[in-house]
Amino acid sequence: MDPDWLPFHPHPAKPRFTPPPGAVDAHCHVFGPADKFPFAPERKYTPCDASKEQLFALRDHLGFSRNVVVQATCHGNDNRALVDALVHSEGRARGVASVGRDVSDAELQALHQAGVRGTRFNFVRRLVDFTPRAVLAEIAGRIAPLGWHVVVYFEAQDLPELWDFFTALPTTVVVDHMGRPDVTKPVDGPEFELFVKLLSEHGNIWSKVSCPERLSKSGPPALDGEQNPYRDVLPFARRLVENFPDRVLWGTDWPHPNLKNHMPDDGLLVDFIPHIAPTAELQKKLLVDNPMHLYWAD
Ligand code: 0GY
Repeated sequence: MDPDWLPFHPHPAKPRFTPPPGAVDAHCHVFGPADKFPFAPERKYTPCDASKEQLFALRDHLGFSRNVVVQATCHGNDNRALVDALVHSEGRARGVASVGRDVSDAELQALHQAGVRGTRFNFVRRLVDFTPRAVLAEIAGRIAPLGWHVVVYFEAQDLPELWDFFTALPTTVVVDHMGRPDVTKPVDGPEFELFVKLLSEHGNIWSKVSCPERLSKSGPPALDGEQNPYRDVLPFARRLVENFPDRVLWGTDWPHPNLKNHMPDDGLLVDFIPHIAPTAELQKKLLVDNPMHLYWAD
């Protein structure tokens, strides 16, 4: 594990907010265990182990029913740890894999059988090496017939350059962490307006309203004494939930890779939900209806 790696919170609080029955944590990862599922040689970081058993225990502790496990870059295109988690979840986990252009149809079918329903394209430079757009477009064309979607991870300043690529994708497209806005800028400023425009103009594009702990400058309540955790992220997430209630997902992002200034209490992250989705109807769409539609339709 990297010397400055922050391990996940050992004893998260029990959330005060009770998720609706059947709630899905739609963005989380498993790491290793490294002795069984080694990390990829091309990885940009080496995390602590974070096992499927620990993930499922957290799911139960937080009052959730299901997980969507997203392949993390530290495992590259080797999806064995992900598949292991899915097949041992008793049907309560589905996944997003990473695949290369060399993936065979039989491998795609095996991933589908295990519960994979999407692939992830990562554009964050500190996490991955560059892959040509033509290669990604080819992969999107291969997974589209399976009914899978594409998850994209990028930073807000890169959206103008990525716009044409995203809007040409033939599948549903799910954006990680609201396209990583700079939350020191206004929620109605040009940067976030462009992201809202992306969703307004393209009904196949969804957003995860996740990772306040990653985006926030104000931090959790322990740092600023405020009632609302991560209050600077709140207007961004709430705007998306209220404007696109049928195309938003929420996830913990456990075990929170690459955080450097604090490790969130996952219980407090759950308590963020009623601030961004203030009605029972919005909460049910965000936590149950939308992820079930995308991941458990078949
Ligand atoms: C996240 C965020 C990060 C890492 C990864 O796959 C990954 O390595 O997604 C990050 O460092 O911002 O969603 O887990």
